Amino acid sequence: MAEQPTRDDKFSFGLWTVGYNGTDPFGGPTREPLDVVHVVEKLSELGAYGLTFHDDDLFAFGSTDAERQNQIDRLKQALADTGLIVPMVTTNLFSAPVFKDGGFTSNDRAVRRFALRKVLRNIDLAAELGASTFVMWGGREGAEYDTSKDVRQALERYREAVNLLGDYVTDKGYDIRFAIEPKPNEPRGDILLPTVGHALAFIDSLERPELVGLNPEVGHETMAGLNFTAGIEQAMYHGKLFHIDLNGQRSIKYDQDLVFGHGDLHTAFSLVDLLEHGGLAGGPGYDGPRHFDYKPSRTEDETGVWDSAAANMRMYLLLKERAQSFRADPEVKEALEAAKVLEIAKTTLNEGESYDDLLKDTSAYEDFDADAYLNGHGFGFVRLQQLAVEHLLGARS
Ligand SMILES: [Mn+2]
Repeated sequence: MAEQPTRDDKFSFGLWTVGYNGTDPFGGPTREPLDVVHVVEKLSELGAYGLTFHDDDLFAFGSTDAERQNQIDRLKQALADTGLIVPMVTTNLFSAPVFKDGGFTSNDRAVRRFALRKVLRNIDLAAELGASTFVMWGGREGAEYDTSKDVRQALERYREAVNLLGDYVTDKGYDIRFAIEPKPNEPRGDILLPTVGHALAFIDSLERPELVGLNPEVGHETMAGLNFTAGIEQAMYHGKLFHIDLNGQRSIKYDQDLVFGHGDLHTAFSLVDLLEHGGLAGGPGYDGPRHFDYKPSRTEDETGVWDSAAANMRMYLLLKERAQSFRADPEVKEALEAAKVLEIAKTTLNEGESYDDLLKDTSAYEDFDADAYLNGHGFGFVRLQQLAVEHLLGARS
């Protein structure tokens, strides 16, 4: 039985997640809106430590300054009353009709300038609330048609925007880093920076790359047919896992935003194992927020909303407990060794060995019998995976 979630688990939720009212492209709301104070109280009660939000989640687009301030004050009071924190803030550059062709990369220059102003204002709010991560999901930054967007110029505008934001937080002395959230499509036919890999290359091109990392989402990489755990491991390799969006997705289809673990459970298991323990053969884990970006299915009532929020955290803790059992099993340790999983951490050349030395090593080539080597000797990867699944199923403890 996994423990109840505590603040030390660093579980956080978007206001838009539990606040999702059930609207989809084919039907209207199935639930009443939830007030932010109620959300903070419920999340606190369930064991979460953080609330995140887009500006427009907290105060509707087009709010007056007074309406905006009133909502900020109400949130601050709720945080003070509960001890919940705001680890991350993000800006909505996708819902309002003006962003129909994007924010930072709209073909329309006035929209791009408006988008930057909206983000700068929200960065001030993020700093005021003590958020250390500012997520950028560019859902509308893209196109449906190749004839409608010059992708190279659009990337240059994206770069211009992120460079400006980096200058802003630096000049203001804000302790904020940016995290780009890739997604391949939906709502746009094709979205810019569609995967972890695309975003990593883009970040390298920035003027302040150290300020910018990633906020990968389980469902988004899965929609692109990619292995999420492998993508996270590469993000960690480059020191770019600044934040993470956990949810569930069953294969390549529309963005499902299911409860974490209700999609690909094998990947959820390997992901939690990676975040908690680091690489199989070395490398640190992840100590940032475990942020859930999911949607309670529109079939559920408010009780179902809170049940699903609790399910995300419980799923994570159950998988964490299963991953601990996997790592501690002597048979797993032996199988990892037999499969040479740990040997990948050994450098391919000896210390100080040059390519000249390698060229002179006849055992590496001239005398190496590639036909005989490993012939009749398997790695045992299937046995190892079966052990992992047996731990995942609770068949081994
Ligand atoms: Mn997300």
